[in-house]
Amino acid sequence: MTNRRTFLRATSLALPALAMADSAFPKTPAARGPRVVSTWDFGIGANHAAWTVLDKGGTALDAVEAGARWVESELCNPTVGHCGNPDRDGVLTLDASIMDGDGRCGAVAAIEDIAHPISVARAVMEKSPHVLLAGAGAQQFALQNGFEKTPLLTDTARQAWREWLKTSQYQPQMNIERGQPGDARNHDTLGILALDAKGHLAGACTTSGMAFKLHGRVGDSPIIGAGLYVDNEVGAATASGVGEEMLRNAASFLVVEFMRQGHSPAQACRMAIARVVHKRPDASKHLQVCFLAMNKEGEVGASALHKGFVYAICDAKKQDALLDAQSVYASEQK
Ligand code: SD4
Repeated sequence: MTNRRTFLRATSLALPALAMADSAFPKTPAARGPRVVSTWDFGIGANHAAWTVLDKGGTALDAVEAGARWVESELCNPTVGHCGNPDRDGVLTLDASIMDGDGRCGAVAAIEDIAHPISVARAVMEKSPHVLLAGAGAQQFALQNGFEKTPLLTDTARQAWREWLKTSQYQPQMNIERGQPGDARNHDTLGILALDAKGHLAGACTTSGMAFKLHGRVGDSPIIGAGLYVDNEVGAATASGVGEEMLRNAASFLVVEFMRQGHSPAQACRMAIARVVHKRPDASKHLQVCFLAMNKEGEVGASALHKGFVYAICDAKKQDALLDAQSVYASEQK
């Protein structure tokens, strides 16, 4: 546990330290072909699903959808898709977004009982004149477009909610995504970014959001510019952690804009983290915020407020690489 002195030292140094030169950041070199990157340990599995698309010459858009679908259904975990933890009223609501580097995008927020919100998000992008559908309207649109209604709340998630009701304390746990060592089920939001053989970028983000949130709460993940942003001219970024901070800072858009100014993905992520700290230094002690970015050359970077954020990278050379992101604070704050 980081003590107060360590934190204060980090805070007092935060702004100068955060303004380090681009050369201070190790970079993942440019890709010589397709590449896919994803948040957290389960990014490895998501990348595999995406890679089967990219390796055959498929599009970045198809790849990120495939990766997100894998996490939504193949992996039973309490924070994405069908095994997600519910909100404080015991209702499981899902958020997802997808964006193509050409600017097309679609999203669903607080959708219930639909197994693949990422594919509904894509349908919003391709089959509706809108970008974002929420709640009952999102479900109605899904049903009209061939998706089936499936009760998604598991007995385990219902039990976790009943336990939570005993105290009813809403306290986002830092790095819950990593769970206990060896616990492959305990993860969080998937953010996935892909570069295809034609040099096009796309990204997707899918989550059940913060466990035991207020009913109706929408996080950053389905908000274009907050949890995800992609621009073929520059690069792509996605976020994980407490979504309110990403929403306050239009954070994924911010990361892409820092890359547009010429910063490397790692530096751009770090600068966005600095913005979060600058706006809410006290809150930054207790919550996790993580960014992952890839530019149009396929260089990758990541940064987090606190230690513990990992991301997976997959290309023709590396298939299962899991990397630790740099963090502002060397340890978790409790
Ligand atoms: C949210 N950003 O709903 C998501 C949750 C998350 O790591 O990414 N947690 O706020």
